[in-house]
Amino acid sequence: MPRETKRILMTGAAGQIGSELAQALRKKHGRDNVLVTDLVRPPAALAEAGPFELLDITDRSALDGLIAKFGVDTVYHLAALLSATGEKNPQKAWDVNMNGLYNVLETSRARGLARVFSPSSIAVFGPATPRENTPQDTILDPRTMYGVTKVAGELLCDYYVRKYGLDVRGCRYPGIISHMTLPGGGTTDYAVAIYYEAVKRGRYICFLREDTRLPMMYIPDCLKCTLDLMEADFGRLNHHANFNVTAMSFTAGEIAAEIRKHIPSFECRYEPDSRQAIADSWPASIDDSTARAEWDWKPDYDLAAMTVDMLAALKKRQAAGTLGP
Ligand code: NAD
Ligand code: AKB
Repeated sequence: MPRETKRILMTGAAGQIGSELAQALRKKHGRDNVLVTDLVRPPAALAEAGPFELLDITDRSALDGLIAKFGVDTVYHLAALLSATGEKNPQKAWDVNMNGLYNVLETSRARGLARVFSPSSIAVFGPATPRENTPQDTILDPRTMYGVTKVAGELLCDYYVRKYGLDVRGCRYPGIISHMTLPGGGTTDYAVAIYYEAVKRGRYICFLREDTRLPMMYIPDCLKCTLDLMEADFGRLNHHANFNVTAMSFTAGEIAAEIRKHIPSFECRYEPDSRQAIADSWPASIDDSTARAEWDWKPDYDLAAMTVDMLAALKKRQAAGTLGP
């Protein structure tokens, strides 16, 4: 049994998920027990609310130094380049996503860490994968460099579990929707931007077709999913770093219609760009029954509940003057 988690290092803490997961981990484990790192400095509210270090994840000796200095026993590895950014620079996506993960796993193995979290994505799937209710164990044929790194990453994590007994866990997040930190260059980013633009301007030009259906999840469920998986009984897990998880699926037209229930004058136009081909290669809905069976995963938010919460949070930020122009 691994000893109780006390000292955590997080990579990619300035990002959409990392910035909120860092706060949740500090709340749970104590602010001084969570060292947050990123290539860039997060806003002061995060960087100054506990230990923070700049870290390029492709620099293994810098990572090793921080793990040793801070007495880390658990890593949450969030640093990555996402699908749309990755297609602009596939070589860099490979470098950051693969060498970054390899550095995390290798350092964790060598230093005898207790546990590692490394998220995967619905981007592991591709055109030959069943699109509806995509099964847990199925064809993985991604068409993006991001997806290629996520498939290879899942396999690498499993290798470290089997070969070295390193406890590595991860799930295939769907598109994550949140109101604190903007997403960093993915195909599902439209489902965040649509809420911001609805509140700020009352209109939005969507870069996907109106009928594009994708699996999604609201950030509170993403945090719950991550924390619950990391606390699950290892003995119950037959999978490790590749759990399908989902909360809802909707089309771009359906999210716009849901927003219109609260902002009747909201207008949405659809002008698909190169991200449409990526979205078309991904599942429309996900079967997450394995996660439900192996560690009791269950989401709380559907599209209606998320929309109420997102609009209220963004209107509050707008009133406080923190939503931007
Ligand atoms: P993000 O793009 O918002 O944040 C990624 C962070 O990584 C950024 O703060 C960036 O500065 C940092 N980073 C980039 N290169 C780095 C480097 N060389 N060294 C250190 N840090 C570096 O991403 P996110 O949405 O928060 O995603 C976090 C993880 O979750 C990623 O592994 C991503 O693939 C996965 N994921 C996210 C989603 C989603 O919808 N947000 C969905 C599926 C999977
Ligand atoms: C992206 O669109 O690239 C991410 C993801 C689903 O992995 N949000």
